[in-house]
Amino acid sequence: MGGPTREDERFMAAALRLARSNLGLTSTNPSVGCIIVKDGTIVGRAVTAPGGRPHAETQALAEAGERASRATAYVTLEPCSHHGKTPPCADALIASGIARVVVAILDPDERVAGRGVVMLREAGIAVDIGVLHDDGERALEAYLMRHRMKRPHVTLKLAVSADGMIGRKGEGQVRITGAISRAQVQVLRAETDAILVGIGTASADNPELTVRLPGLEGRSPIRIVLDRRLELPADSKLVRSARDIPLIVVTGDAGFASPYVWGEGPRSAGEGQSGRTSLPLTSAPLAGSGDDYAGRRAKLEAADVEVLNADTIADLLTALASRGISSLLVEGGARAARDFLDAGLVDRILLFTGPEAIGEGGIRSPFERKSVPAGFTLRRTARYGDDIFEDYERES
Ligand code: AOF
Ligand code: ZN
Repeated sequence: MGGPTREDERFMAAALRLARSNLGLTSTNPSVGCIIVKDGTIVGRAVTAPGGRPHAETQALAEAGERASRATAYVTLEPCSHHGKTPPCADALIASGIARVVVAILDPDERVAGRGVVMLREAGIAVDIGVLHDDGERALEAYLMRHRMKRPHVTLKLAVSADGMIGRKGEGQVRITGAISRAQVQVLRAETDAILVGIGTASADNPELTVRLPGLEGRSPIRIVLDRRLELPADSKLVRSARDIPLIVVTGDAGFASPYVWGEGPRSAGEGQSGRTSLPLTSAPLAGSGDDYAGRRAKLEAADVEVLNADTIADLLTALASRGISSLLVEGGARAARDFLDAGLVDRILLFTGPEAIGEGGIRSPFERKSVPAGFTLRRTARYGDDIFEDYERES
């Protein structure tokens, strides 16, 4: 019998597309796609359910029923071999009478790690591994990053004007990109586990950081604000919605003298956290240095905001990974973007460049199309209306 065929690739591509539909909904589990094919016809298809269970295979097998016998299963991730909240998918596949299983990626979870494949083969099932391997790595990049590096996969999103600005000093949200780009950002938010902004952006823009695109409502990720001194106003949209959509505010009690802590690096004259002048960042008391801070902390916690301590970006990412967050979208402003870039903890950059200049009073972006940081390669480019979209990936 020959190895994988073009038809195998076609069905695996379909399973990968299916997996994408629940991205951002299944944490701490990856979103896995499974397609069951009998005599060239799809008889079962499923994706990991929101919340992570049931797994894809058991649902696809349930749909296929008797037709699973002697069929082929295409699964984007190696079927599990462990008894978690549900029995192993490998056992379910064996019991169904499946003849062959095609897998894109082996599961790095130490409870599985090849054992799923061994179980299937010992039961006499043919297993092909690595079909559309590279596409599988991409589809599961956040999950793989959390397992391999013990941190989430980090995407930095920037919307930059034609003259390299991300906003205007003293103003709230300034429209830089058009409707298509903004809709794309909503999709990105829906597909990610958590979104992060700095306190400058949170104060100046008063954003909600939710998903409002029709059809994607209810898919808002966890929101995170870098806010060392706990200055996020209690009446901000973020805090007011914290009972419905989780909000984490990141503070730090130590390490103020260190150049490696976030939010403390050199700042150009007249710039706030995201470039605004009006913020009392430098005059505010330091974290832990008085009642004021304790009072603000109590107020946030009373509003169901989680206050998390992390002195460095690396510490923050470790804490997020340990609670199962696999993907993080950094949405601004300039200071937060720089903190992540300086820490070397950006995996992907999505750059939206609008057609108009901001001119006088603009807040300069940490970089623009002509000056993307070294170490990133352009993977894809598109036009969204009058905007140019570029997708850069960190060179490994
Ligand atoms: C599969 N199919 O659709 C997914 C899998 O907490 P549990 O019991 O749900 O186990 C979580 C682990 O299951 C996760 O770390 C990964 O190894 C695997 N995910 N496996 O066979 C699926 N989502
Ligand atoms: Zn499973």
